[in-house]
Amino acid sequence: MSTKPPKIVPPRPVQADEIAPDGTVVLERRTQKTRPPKLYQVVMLNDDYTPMEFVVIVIQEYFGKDLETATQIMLKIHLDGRGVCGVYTRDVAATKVSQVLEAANKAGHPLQCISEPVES
Ligand code: TYC
Repeated sequence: MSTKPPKIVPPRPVQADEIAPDGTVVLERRTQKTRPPKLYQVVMLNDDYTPMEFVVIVIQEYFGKDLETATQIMLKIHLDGRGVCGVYTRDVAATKVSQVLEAANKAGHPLQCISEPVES
């Protein structure tokens, strides 16, 4: 049976400022290889028909808010026309939007929500 020869990975060149006065070399990766994921906010929109109580329940259920916080968010949406219910990675935000729209449809309410990138 033949064994594969070990793969030889050549070291990258060491820069002068990586050599300590005692001659030791500290190799650090300098360039960041991964970036934190882009974040998306789930924004709920006001309408004239969805009951306030339903919106509060949805915000508690799908966005993990307590009754008081959910009520504040609902009132903000009612007064300003829109409000942020939570901030997530793209796929999680899309799932939240689907869940809210399905719950609203099932209950026969026109509640709408969207996801949009967070401005950074
Ligand atoms: N404006 C609605 C009403 O007066 C309440 C409401 C709040 C609806 C927030 C949607 O996202 C919403 N019944």
